[in-house]
Amino acid sequence: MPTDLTRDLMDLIERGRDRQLRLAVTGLSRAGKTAFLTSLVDQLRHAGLEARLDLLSASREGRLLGAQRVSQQDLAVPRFPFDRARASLESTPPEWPQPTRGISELRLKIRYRPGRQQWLRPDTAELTLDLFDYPGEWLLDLPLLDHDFLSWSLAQWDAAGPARRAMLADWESAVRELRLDDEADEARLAEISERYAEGLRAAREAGFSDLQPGRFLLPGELSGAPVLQFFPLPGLEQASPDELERLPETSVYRTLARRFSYYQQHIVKPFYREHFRRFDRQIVLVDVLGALNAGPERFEDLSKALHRLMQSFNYGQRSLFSRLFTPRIDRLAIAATKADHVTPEQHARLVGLLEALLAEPLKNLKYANIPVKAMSLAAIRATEAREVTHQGRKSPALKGVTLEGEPLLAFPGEVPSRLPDPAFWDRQGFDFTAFRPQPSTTGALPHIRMDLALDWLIGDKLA
Ligand SMILES: Nc1nc2c(ncn2[C@@H]2O[C@H](COP(=O)(O)OP(=O)(O)OP(=O)(O)O)[C@@H](O)[C@H]2O)c(=O)[nH]1
Ligand SMILES: [Mg+2]
Repeated sequence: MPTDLTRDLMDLIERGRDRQLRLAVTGLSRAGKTAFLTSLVDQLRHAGLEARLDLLSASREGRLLGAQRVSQQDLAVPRFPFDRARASLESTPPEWPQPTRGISELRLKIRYRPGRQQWLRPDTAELTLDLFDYPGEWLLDLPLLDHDFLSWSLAQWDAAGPARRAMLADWESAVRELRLDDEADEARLAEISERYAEGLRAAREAGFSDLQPGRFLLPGELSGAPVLQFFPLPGLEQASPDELERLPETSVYRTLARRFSYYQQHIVKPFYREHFRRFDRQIVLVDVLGALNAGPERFEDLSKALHRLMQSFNYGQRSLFSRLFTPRIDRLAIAATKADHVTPEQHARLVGLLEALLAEPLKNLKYANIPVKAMSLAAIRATEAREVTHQGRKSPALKGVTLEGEPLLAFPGEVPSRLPDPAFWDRQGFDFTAFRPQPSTTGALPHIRMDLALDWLIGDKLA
């Protein structure tokens, strides 16, 4: 379509001039994406005034003039509800922004004074930053693009450990009664799919991450549609793909395989193509502490889910040519979120643990020569670091207010700096309390290392 073409061309020209950057804020469900985006916008809007952004060089050098929200490019995508998120944080008592139910977009124009004055270079310059927010569940589906129905079914059965299997027991007993070559019964498939969706929801509640299909967890407008009525089939280990393809068109196997493929082509691919293909930079947010709270099987599951998720992105150094025609992510950050749940001296361990959790993808990125930075941050800091004296000894502590409104001063525990071994889980449980956001003041939202993240992700464009 001509309008799309014009838009794409404008995009390319802006990219070519380094004046536009598309940043992917990614992370699984509840990782802290909405909080990160709300804080990012808030910090940049207050830049040069109340925001504390010393680790962002353009701000430290007094060259960052501020940022404004401007009309986004794609008018069909809802605008990121920044004002609503900010209003929840400002309510009494303060509340966290709602979980995200759909995709939204935001465009910021950042004004700055270039650091190196050059001939013909203006005194002030602008960088357009495009940001997206979406439900974490939808991202769980990207790895599903690598599969056909057969390999997906096998992978799903492989992935399920005992605790997850237990949650899907109801579904499993029903699906084991199906025969591959039975004539498909619509109502029966719908009912078994619902049991599958229920099992997935229970697994998510229990802290598991590697759950597909993501739209089963958050169907949106697809609720009840046949495209969401499929599930992996058991007992396919010895099956021959050719024989399966020869089953009647209306058989259980072929019907489910068709729906799986429809789901890939019409739900996952468009989402990926429209929103995730053309990013320049990426931050992967990980709720490491939440996974520690949830126990060993969930922790393992998180590591697998993140590994798969990162395989779906296109990483590579950008030459001018590749940058114009196939934009790739040329720099990324990985961040352990909600670092304000532990005392500051634990932050280095949190980063160590994050690196261990993402060891495989990090190896691949290193091999591809893509700069990656690991960090811990709190997009919206809800606690204050304190020191308490107990029996003459000083020790670190956190002060905050629990979600129920109880003031709390406590040492929340030690973070292991490596992947915990089984003995560790037996020896020590984790119990990091969730805190309420702090009552708001007029300035920017309190944070930990949002400026470091900004410096790494966009700092070079503000040089
Ligand atoms: N203490 C603290 N809690 C945080 C922080 N960021 C997020 N949280 C907590 O984590 C929850 C989830 O954060 P969101 O930003 O909504 O996560 P999300 O990734 O957008 O989640 P979905 O929209 O469900 O995919 C929040 O409701 C807070 O309870 C932070 O910086 N500090
Ligand atoms: Mg969200």
